[in-house]
Amino acid sequence: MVIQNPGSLVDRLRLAKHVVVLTGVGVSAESGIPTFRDKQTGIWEQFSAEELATPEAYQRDPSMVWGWYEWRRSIALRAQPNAAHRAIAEMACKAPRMTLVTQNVDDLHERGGSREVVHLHGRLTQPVCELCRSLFPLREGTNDQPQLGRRIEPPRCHSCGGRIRPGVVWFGEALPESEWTRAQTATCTCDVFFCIGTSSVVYPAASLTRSAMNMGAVTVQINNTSTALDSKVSFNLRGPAGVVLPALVKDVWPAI
Ligand code: BV8
Ligand code: ZN
Repeated sequence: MVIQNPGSLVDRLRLAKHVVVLTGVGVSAESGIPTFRDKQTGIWEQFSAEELATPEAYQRDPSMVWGWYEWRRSIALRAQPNAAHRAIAEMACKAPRMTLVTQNVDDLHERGGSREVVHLHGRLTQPVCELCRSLFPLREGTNDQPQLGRRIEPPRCHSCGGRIRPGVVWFGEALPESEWTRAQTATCTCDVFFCIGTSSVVYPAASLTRSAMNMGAVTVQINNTSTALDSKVSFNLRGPAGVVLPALVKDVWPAI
C-alpha cells in the first residue's frame, strides 16, 4: 500500500463538510465478485460486452442474456460485504455529510451498512418489465445455482405479460435520470471526492471525477493497479480497498 502525503489527506478529511464516494467493482472484488476489465480475470476478458450487455443482445438472445445475469446474481447473493464496504458505511457516520454513488449492480454496499446508495447502473436484484417497467419480485432464498453458460427463459410480467429484463443499465442506454442528477449535484457540492475500485473508463460515471476536480474538490483514488487518473488526482492510494479504506478511516476518526 502506498499513501502519498497521508497526513495532509487526513487533515483534509477531518475538515470535510461533504464527501462523495464513487465506487466500482474493485470494491466488491475482495468479496469474490468478478471485475470487468482486470487482465485475465475480468468479465470482459472472457465475454463480449456487445453480446451480453446491450439492448440489442437481449433482443437477439434473451435466454442467453437472462441466464448470464442469473449466474451473476447468484454470485452476488452468495457474496458477503467486505472491509471496504463496511469502512465506507462507517465513513458516512463520521463525516458531516456523505453521498455514496456506485456503478456496482450488487447490493453489497447496502448489506455492508450503507443507506441511500445512488446506483448509477441499476441493480441485479431489481429486474423490470420491458413494457410497463413494473418491478418483478424475485424469489428469495432460492437454492437454484445457475451455471455459467446455461440459457434460462426470462419470466413474464405479472401485470401485463411483457418480458422481464435485468434491472441494469446496458451500454448505449441512458442512466436513470434521478440517480444521475443526485450524483452530479453531490459532486458539484463536495469538498472531498473518492473514486474507489474503478478503472474510470465507463462514461458518464467516469466524468464525475473530472467534474469534482474542476469544482476544486480534493480527489482521492484508491485502486490496486494503475489507471489514467494516477497522476491527475490529489491523492493516489495504491492497494486493495479492503486494506486501504479501514486504515484511512481509523487514521482520520480514531475510536475514542
Ligand atoms: C450512455 C451494467 C448515452 C450491466 C455497465 C467512447 C468514448 C466514451 C464513451 C463511449 C464510447 N463509446 C461508447 C461510449 C459510451 C459507453 C462507455 O462509456 N463505453 C466505454 C466502455 C468506452 N457508456 C454507455 O453506453 C452508458 N450510456 O452513454 O448512454 C445515452 C444518453 C441518452 C439517451 C440514450 C443513451 C451506459 C454505461 C453503463 C454500462 N453498464 N454495466 C452489467 O453489469 O452487466 S458497465 C460496467 O462497467 C459495470 O457495470 C461497471 O459498473 C462499469 C464500470 O466498471 P468498473 O466498476 O470500473 O470495473 P472495471 O473492471 O473496469 O475496474 C475495476 C477496477 O478495480 C480496476 O481498476 C482494478 O484495478 C480495481 N480493483 C480490483 N480489485 C481491487 C481494485 N481496486 C481496489 N481494491 C481491490 N481489491
Ligand atoms: Zn409489464
